[in-house]
Amino acid sequence: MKKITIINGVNLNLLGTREPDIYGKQTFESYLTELKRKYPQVALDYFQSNSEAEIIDKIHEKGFDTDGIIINAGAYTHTSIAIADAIKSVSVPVVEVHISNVHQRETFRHHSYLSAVCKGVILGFGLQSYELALVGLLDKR
Ligand code: CA2
Repeated sequence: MKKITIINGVNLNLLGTREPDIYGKQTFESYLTELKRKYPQVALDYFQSNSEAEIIDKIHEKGFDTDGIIINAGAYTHTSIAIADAIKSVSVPVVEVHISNVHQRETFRHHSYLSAVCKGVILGFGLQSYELALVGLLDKR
């Protein structure tokens, strides 16, 4: 069975509770239940933290013996060289995702420290961005 870890970063615990026009109305837990039902062949592991250090520890923990990591680091995307270094240091493929199309938003969201060290980037498809990343990690073509 494939093992994929989803890591959500800072403030993403608020999904489904505020700013529904940008991030939608669904909680991540409810979306994850749907995703697990749709991909029963995948062991989907989920971790959310508002702490940069905990996110880095999770990347180290999962970055060598799983089949991939899907990460939405939230605003740390635009600030964290430390998370970028952690992604660079692990051996499994890492896909960066964003719910919103950050390029349609403030200019400070246009730069990501993570994109250059990730296998790919998916953004702007709402919560579906996570499923598209999952499909990308599972597809061997
Ligand atoms: O679009 C994305 O997925 C972001 O990673 C979300 C981050 C933002 O800083 C990035 O630029 C783009 C913000 C996550 C905060 O999520 C909230 C969800 C609901 C209510 C308030 C914040």
